Amino acid sequence: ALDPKTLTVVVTGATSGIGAATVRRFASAGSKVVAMGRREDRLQALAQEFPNLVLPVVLDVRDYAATEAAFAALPDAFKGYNVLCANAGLALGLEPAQEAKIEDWQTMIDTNITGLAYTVRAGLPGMVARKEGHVVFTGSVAGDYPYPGGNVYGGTKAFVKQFALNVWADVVGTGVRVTNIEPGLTETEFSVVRFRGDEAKADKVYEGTAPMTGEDIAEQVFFAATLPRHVVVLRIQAMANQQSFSPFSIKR
Ligand code: NDP
Ligand code: 8X3
Repeated sequence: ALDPKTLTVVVTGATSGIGAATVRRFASAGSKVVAMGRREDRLQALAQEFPNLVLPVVLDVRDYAATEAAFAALPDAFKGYNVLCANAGLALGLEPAQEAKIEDWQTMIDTNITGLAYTVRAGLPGMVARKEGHVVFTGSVAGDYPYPGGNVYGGTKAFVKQFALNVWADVVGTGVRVTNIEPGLTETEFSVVRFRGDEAKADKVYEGTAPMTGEDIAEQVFFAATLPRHVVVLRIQAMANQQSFSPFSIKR
């Protein structure tokens, strides 16, 4: 396996959940980490946990000029990054397609599709030029399996899966690897965001079951990123142990 001390990892969506756990997983193993997200206080707190190892960078991935500038401005100690975790994303609402808010659809598309593409376009060329790198996407089981109310969110995660495979088709042979991590039920701030701050409704999603945690998913990212360089794990799909997909439903 690769020595994590040789890795410099960029993580988008680092202020919470899977991204924050990913920052901690790598930094506690001695990797340098660039932690990107919008909430600066969260980024500063993370950086203070790991002095000199974690660099906070405030970024909204929906802004291409800012994303490009953020990569271009990385200081010497971090500019040779060789893992890029394109993780920032969100779900908004669980209404059926015929009732969903168009603003929610727009925000999910802008973040999970456009912002993700911006992240890759800004962050990938450096790794290709250095002939060493790894793009780790955060997809979802929602990219494979539909569920009521998933509509645009599931569609964005299907995009992530196919985009990841298409990026791999382009970078194969360059020294850059690609992995799409496809988690199922994971307790983070995901549901609080989806239900617009309604914590009680968010808690119900995880009540009476044992969801995965951000740390569980970070472990999968760490596994894929520390495999020997001749190995590429293209997809990792994991569900909580009490989760499955639904059978077909028929209305009569
Ligand atoms: P959290 O809400 O805990 O974390 C989401 C992260 O994304 C935050 O750090 C947030 O930071 C960041 N983010 C959102 N919008 C933007 C933006 N415009 N620019 C920069 N960063 C942004 O949820 P998770 O950790 O669960 O979500 C991480 C990823 O995992 C997402 O892509 C999600 O779709 C995916 N996922 C989650 C699952 C789950 O069950 N939890 C299962 C499968 C996939 P900030 O608001 O500070 O900018
Ligand atoms: C998050 C998992 O099932 O809530 O991608 O869509 S789910």
